[in-house]
Amino acid sequence: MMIKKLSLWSALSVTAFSGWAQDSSPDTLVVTANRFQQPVNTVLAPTDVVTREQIDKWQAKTVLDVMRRLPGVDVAQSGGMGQLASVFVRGTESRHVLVLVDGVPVARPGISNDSDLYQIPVSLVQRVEYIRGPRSAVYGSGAIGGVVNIITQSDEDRSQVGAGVGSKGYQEYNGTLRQRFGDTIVTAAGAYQTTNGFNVQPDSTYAGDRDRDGYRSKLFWGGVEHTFNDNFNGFFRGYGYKNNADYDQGGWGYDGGGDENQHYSQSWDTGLRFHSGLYSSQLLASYQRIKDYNYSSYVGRYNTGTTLDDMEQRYIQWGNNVVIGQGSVSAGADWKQERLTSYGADFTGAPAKDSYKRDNTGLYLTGQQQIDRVTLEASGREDHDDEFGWHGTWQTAAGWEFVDDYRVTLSYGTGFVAPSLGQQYGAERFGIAANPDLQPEESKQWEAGIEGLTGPLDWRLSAYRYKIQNLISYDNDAYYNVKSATIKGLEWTGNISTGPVAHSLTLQYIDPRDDETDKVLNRRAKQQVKYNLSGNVYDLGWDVTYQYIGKRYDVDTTASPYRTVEMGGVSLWDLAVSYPVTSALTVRGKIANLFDKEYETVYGYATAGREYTLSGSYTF
Ligand code: B12
Repeated sequence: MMIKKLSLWSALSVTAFSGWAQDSSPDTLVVTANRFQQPVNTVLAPTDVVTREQIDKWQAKTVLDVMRRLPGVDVAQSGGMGQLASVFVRGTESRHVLVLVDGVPVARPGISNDSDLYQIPVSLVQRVEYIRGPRSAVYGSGAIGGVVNIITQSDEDRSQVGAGVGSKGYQEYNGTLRQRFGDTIVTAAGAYQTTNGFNVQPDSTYAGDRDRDGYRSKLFWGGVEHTFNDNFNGFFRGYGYKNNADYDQGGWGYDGGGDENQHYSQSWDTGLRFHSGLYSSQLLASYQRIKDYNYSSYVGRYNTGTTLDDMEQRYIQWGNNVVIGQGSVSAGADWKQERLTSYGADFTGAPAKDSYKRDNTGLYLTGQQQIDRVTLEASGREDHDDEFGWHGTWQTAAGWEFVDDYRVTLSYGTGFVAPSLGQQYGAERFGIAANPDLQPEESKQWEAGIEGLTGPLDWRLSAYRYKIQNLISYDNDAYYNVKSATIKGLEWTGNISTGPVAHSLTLQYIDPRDDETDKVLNRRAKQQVKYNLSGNVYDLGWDVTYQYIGKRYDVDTTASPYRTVEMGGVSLWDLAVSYPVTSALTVRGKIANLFDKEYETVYGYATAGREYTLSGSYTF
């Protein structure tokens, strides 16, 4: 089950939404809404939690396979595993979702300002907290469509090794060693994943594209947690991954053109937490380094055609929280420094290099209070950017439990996304000039929801409307704030257990349009159905996923001039089973895309077809 409310609700003796005082199970606490733990049912925005257990049940091989199952999400991928993918939340742009790892924003080295969620190996993920709607009033830049917080720290006190094989030469190996020494817990983990892949652009007229496009990923994670006394605990962790993916150039391809991506990411985080009575505080410091190379597999990485985005990000966050009555007040500050050096060649072939540094400081205040059957929440934040100065965002929401177990909510929030460094200061390799007048992209969102517990069915209906202004697009030689969009959406989510079978259903409708042309934005399906059912037959666990992705539009960039194309709707089925051979050893099998449907999420790029995976894990 995805939404944790059901288990929370059944555990409560009072009503479904009287959550502040009663709930303390870690499974139903979320940290992403306001940076401090709170029961999930006190968050008024639609929130989902995906646990590691759920990821194992789905046998997800990628983070995208987790994301595509969640409400409000469209995934468009230029091929299979490891290939570039865009994640659209509620029809907003792919750069409008804030991706956090353990509460720290993921650095954005590219000019297009994407968070590169597809590069994060799924073995890193112990839990995903996902909030839809704006959250800039807590986190600042990036949180227009929603927030995805990937939590890498596990609470499970166990060690595990696992291995798997599958179609197209797929192999995976992973291991986690966890040891407790008194008040200290030490964890070390590693994972390796590889596939030979398939030809991602089978219709390309360029002969060099006829190969298979494989992928390889290596991941290391190490961490120490220590409890100093009843009030203080601290942690230090480091993780890094290196991914390699082959891709195709398309009809314009030439020998020596870029067809290989190498992505290095490392992060070092340390933090100290204090808790006494009603007051909590935490200080977090993080250093991230991303190196993203694109080069030609013919001539190798050490060649003038190679491009490199080399980014360092330093981040400090200090947060404080006081529990007041049936609610809390949080306030804090964060500071982020981005340093980017990007290398390549301009359109004449001459070497081009940019080096930029920018600092951002943010101050925020948030509060929630439950007064009888009414929950109120409000947040405000000011961010200071070196180039465009101060930028303020705020949001407010109210929820009213009008009868036991039924609640209506109404919310309004603003959000923003700061331009990427290359968009703001110029990018020689793309021939982009600096535009000192460039402003952040801004959004306003209204949302109304009704949710309830009707017998065993736990459901929610949300309707929302976005107005997004100052959208950044480029025209000839610079990026400008020229576009705006309006998005209307309706989503229904429901969870129910009927005897031995658990069902989870999402129905979503979105209408995302460019204000100027009134055209539906590309690569987002107006209609989607996401249905997951799971259960056990004796010890055999089974999980079936159905997904309908409605028709989408895209642009054929191989045609001259470009033309708009329609990609047909598709129904996809996945089937997964698991069997505990002993209490420590579990074997798993999966068939993805059971009926071998041919479809595209990016025009001209193939998807995988039917795939089999067999894996096992041993816990000790
Ligand atoms: C337009 C485009 C660009 C434009 C983006 C314009 C903008 N507004 O900023 C420019 C020229 C800047 C660009 C640059 C690059 N691109 Co480009 N680009 C495309 C193209 C033709 C269309 C993308 C699009 O419009 N999508 C439609 C909208 C609705 O979806 P979207 O999610 O909002 O699209 C955004 C992302 O695609 C992003 N983007 C574009 N390229 C890349 C590349 C990477 C690695 C990432 C993370 C994001 C990204 O910019 C788009 C607009 O914001 C695609 C090919 C295709 N048909 O998809 C290649 C494509 C995505 N690009 C590609 C590459 C390799 C690059 C570069 C790395 C090239 C280089 N060596 O410098 C750079 C780096 C970009 C970055 N990280 O910021 C590859 C990715 C291959 C892969 N599997 O990893 C593709 C698939 C082309 C190919 N060879 O097949 N690109």
